[in-house]
Amino acid sequence: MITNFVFSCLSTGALGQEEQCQQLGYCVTLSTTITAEAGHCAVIPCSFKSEFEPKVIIWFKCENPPNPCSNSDLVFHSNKSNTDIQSGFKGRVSLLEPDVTHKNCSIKINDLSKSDSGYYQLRVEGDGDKDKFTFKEAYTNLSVKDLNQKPEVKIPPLIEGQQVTLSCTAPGFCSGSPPKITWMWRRKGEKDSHIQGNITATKTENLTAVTQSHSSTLTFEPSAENHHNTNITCRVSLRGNETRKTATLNVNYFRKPQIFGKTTVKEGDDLNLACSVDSFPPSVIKWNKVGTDCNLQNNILNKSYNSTETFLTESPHNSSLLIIDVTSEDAGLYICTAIYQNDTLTEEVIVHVTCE
Ligand SMILES: *[C@@H]1O[C@H](CO)[C@@H](O)[C@H](O)[C@H]1NC(C)=O
Ligand SMILES: *[C@@H]1O[C@H](CO)[C@@H](O)[C@H](O)[C@H]1NC(C)=O
Ligand SMILES: *[C@@H]1O[C@H](CO)[C@@H](O)[C@H](O)[C@H]1NC(C)=O
Ligand SMILES: *[C@@H]1O[C@H](CO)[C@@H](O)[C@H](O)[C@H]1NC(C)=O
Ligand SMILES: *[C@@H]1O[C@H](CO)[C@@H](O)[C@H](O)[C@H]1NC(C)=O
Ligand SMILES: *[C@@H]1O[C@H](CO)[C@@H](O)[C@H](O)[C@H]1NC(C)=O
Ligand SMILES: *[C@@H]1O[C@H](CO)[C@@H](O)[C@H](O)[C@H]1NC(C)=O
Ligand SMILES: *[C@@H]1O[C@H](CO)[C@@H](O)[C@H](O)[C@H]1NC(C)=O
Ligand SMILES: *[C@@H]1O[C@H](CO)[C@@H](O)[C@H](O)[C@H]1NC(C)=O
Ligand SMILES: *[C@@H]1O[C@H](CO)[C@@H](O)[C@H](O)[C@H]1NC(C)=O
Ligand SMILES: CC(=O)N[C@H]1CO[C@H](CO)[C@@H](O)[C@@H]1O
Repeated sequence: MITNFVFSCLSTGALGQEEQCQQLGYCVTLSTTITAEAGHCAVIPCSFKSEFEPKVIIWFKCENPPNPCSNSDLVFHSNKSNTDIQSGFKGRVSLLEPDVTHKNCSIKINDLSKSDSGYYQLRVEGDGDKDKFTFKEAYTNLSVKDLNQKPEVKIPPLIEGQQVTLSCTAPGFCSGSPPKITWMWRRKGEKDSHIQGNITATKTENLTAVTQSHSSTLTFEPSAENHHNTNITCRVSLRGNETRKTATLNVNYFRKPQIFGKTTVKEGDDLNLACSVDSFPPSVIKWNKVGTDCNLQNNILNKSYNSTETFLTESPHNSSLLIIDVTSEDAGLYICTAIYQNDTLTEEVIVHVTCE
């Protein structure tokens, strides 16, 4: 018979829950294999049947199943006044169902370390002298691996000058000691430092009886100069183990175009202008010419410009305007327009053509 226990403890993979009857009236249902990561917690789902009314639930951890463990292997005793529990397990193991008469022997082990790997064996005791039973043939093989899961970093779109809140959620939501969450920030060629902003302390949220979510937020005002193209790292420390996630910050910003180049050219020479726009993401750059020196009609001329639109990932990006063999008609007002999302900004320049 397969019994389905559903535990949402993310770090725990429970497999092979089968009822095993070692002797008539004495059966246990538990997972044969559980895997978890260091620093998290593990739940061993468990229930049993016994002929006597249970008063005490005891868990051992030892090396050679199905041989019975000894008293020195005690990792949990439901009678709090028992003092024989191995010191490394004191305070870390608890029953999910505190009323032992429910025959629910599920335990949760907090703050796992790799040395917690091993075979876990159940024993129950009642009031009578003979009311003792060790389920030695069924045991759980707990395997604790290195901390591997990464925290989750959420970054909403960053817009220059608009306050924003990033969040980092620690992996593995099984409750236990809350992890320490820190934010580190790195600019090009600099060492890790703290970003200027407000960091909340670790926030803990109960998801279910055994699962918790730990997260931290960072609120700051992004600027292109300070934050664009820099890396931010969220570091989560769980009982000496550490896991981290790095993300690159891309700040959306848009600067007025700038025009470079000689604006006074001799007839017959080339006119070569560059319009440079600094923005992220890159904007579309256009050149227009309005009117002429001799004929101020405000009409847009369409002489064969050699205008290249460039979309370079590195800002600022340029669009150059090249007119070969200029004539006096090429004199006038040139406008560079940068289109960035819904926004446009322009810069203009007056070109003079001098005669020989
Ligand atoms: C718990 O332990 C104390 C002290 O050893 C003992 O007096 C008490 O009877 C125990 N309770 C049960 C339910 O076994
Ligand atoms: C044991 O108790 C836990 C916590 O109350 C519960 O989630 C689980 O379903 C119980 N198991 C059984 C077999 O009743
Ligand atoms: C217990 O689990 C470990 C790690 O997964 C494995 O190497 C070992 O063989 C298992 N032991 C048994 C008896 O299945
Ligand atoms: C940011 O992280 C990326 C990818 O991990 C890396 O390639 C880049 O060099 C880092 N930049 C800085 C400024 O550390
Ligand atoms: C941090 O929060 C305080 C109080 O809400 C506020 O006065 C301060 O400007 C904030 N600092 C930053 C960098 O956002
Ligand atoms: C979360 O659960 C713990 C233990 O079950 C309890 O002490 C705490 O008050 C709960 N916190 C919230 C916010 O419900
Ligand atoms: C200039 O515009 C006119 C009318 O729109 C068009 O017929 C002509 O081909 C254009 N000339 C060039 C060089 O693009
Ligand atoms: C436009 O400029 C590009 C790059 O400078 C050049 O390869 C191309 O021949 C030019 N086209 C004309 C019509 O001048
Ligand atoms: C854009 O043009 C300016 C002025 O000519 C120049 O200083 C800059 O290096 C150019 N940038 C790119 C990406 O070509
Ligand atoms: C552009 O403007 C439209 C209408 O005002 C708006 O719905 C849309 O969200 C804007 N897009 C951006 C990228 O700002
Ligand atoms: C990856 C890592 O830091 N692992 C460490 C987790 O903590 C245990 C002790 O609790 C160390 O032995 C591991 O090296």
